[in-house]
Amino acid sequence: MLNTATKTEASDAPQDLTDGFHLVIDALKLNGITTVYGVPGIPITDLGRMMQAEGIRMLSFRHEQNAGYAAAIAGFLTRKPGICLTVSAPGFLNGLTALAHATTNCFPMILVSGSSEREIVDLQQGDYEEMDQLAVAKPLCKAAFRVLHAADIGIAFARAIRAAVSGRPGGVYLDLPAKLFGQVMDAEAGRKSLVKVIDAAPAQIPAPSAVKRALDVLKSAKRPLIILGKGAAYAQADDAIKSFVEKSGAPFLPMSMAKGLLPDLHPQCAGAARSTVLKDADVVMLVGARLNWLLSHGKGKTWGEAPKKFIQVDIEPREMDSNVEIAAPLVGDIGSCVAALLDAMGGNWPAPPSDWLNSVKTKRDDNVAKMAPRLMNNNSPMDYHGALGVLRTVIKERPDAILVNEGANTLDLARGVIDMHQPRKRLDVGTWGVMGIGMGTAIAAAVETNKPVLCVEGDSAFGFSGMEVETICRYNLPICIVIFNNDGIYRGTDVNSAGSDPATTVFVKGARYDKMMEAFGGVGVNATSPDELKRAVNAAMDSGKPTLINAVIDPAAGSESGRIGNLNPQSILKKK
Ligand SMILES: Cc1ncc(C[n+]2csc(CCOP(=O)(O)OP(=O)(O)O)c2C)c(N)n1
Ligand SMILES: [Mg+2]
Repeated sequence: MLNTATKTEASDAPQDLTDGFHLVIDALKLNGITTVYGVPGIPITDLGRMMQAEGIRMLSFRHEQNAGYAAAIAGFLTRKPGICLTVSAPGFLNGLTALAHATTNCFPMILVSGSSEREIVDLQQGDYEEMDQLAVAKPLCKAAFRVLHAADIGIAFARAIRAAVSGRPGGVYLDLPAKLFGQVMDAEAGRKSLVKVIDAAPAQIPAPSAVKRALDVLKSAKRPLIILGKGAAYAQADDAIKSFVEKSGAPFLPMSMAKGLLPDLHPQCAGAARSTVLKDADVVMLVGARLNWLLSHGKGKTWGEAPKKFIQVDIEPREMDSNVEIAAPLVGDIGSCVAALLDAMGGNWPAPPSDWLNSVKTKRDDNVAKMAPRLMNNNSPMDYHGALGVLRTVIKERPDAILVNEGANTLDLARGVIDMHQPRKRLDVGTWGVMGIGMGTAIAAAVETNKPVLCVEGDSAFGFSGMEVETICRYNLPICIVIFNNDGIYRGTDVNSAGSDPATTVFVKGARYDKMMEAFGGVGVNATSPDELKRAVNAAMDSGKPTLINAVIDPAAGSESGRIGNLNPQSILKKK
């Protein structure tokens, strides 16, 4: 039902009118968008109020970047664009990092920002929060639009939604100047101006010849490997992907956010033998995974000497040959591609050679066995493995809980240790390795899925979005935050020998992050041993009460930059 604003007092004959505020709300509702993440202020404060009144859930954050990260991950989880709503210039800029993050990660998101008066902004006459936001946003997203007339709001949202979710998904910017909201128009004409987007992300069917080529290459493999990326998780084609991997018989490697697409404990999972399979495979099939830095660009030491052929399944044709030659490009949406592959494989697909399967299994079992005792230690203060051993069991016992994870050592070690059992349950820093996604991601995960959330945070990582613990308490969300508190970035032991300031990587020693949660009525716990941690996390996950556990980690336990220390630039000149 279309909203109608109050009638004009000036006209004699009462006329049903609507306005920009209501057309925005109606455009969202018509397209099934019922949740918005944002921060209020001029010119969108009333819009937020009206959204609430009209049944749209508007979650009000403490900083737009966190609302933006929430919108981005909502897009990943739901395949609908997540909406972030901000005020002009500074609010817009705060949301922009998340928009760029969404674009980089191929998450559908729309940043909707109010903006100041065009006439003044374009003459640069110094308006309130003056900025040419459209120009600033353009290089950071798939598409950017500005709406000047209320009658165009419907078409603008349709364009934004379609741009965000079709083809390779990504971020879209929608600029709504303040004057737009108060523009009135005839309600019936307004209703007719709205557009319901039909088939927003149409299937993109792969060419049969490309399917055949991909299968021919896969069949020729002596040592095949399938790599699943978060594009495969996004596709929500879980059953087909599982059937395909199982039918192929090949070892598979999940990228971070594809963990759980097939369970990490699946017999074909080569997660614990990563370096071996990357080096030794002769045919590598990428499904929704890109050959970017996370896979060492498909070349170099990580990939070993053995010549390799790549098969790549991706919706974006230009992804092919981005870093190395792709012998069999398969372009289409992942659901359609995998369905076509399964179809064309027939009933008697040959198993890969058993010497390959056995060597992967041996390596994997060895690595798992080596790790096992470290995960059972009960040291106090804790090391990463002792604490993560506990959390691994928590997730094993609650496979439908969502794990959010950021940090350096806290990220890299948790990714390796905590097995995932279901698709789209692990949400993390994504392609950029960005710190600050934590609280926004946890909030959207709880809101969009109604599942309990375990949020495993480095103490530095947490600091980027920590104020949102108030938001978590305010909305009473079932989120348990565990802070791996090692007093700093990577480690808490650095010393600045040249002056009285602390070293750049260390924080206040013995900080009690749990007290932050208590300040807002949540549960705070200080845990100094794996046993204490286990009790506290289990209690939080069972109660669903907002909880923050300060897990005291040995400040010397971490290593520089976690697992990616090699990316730090080096000089032949000696360090001071
Ligand atoms: C937005 C952003 N700023 C800075 C960084 C650089 N950075 C990478 S990891 C990290 C924090 C690591 O410390 P912590 O979260 O405490 O994890 P730990 O290694 O100590 O477990 C920082 C600041 C980044 N990745 N993203
Ligand atoms: Mg730390």
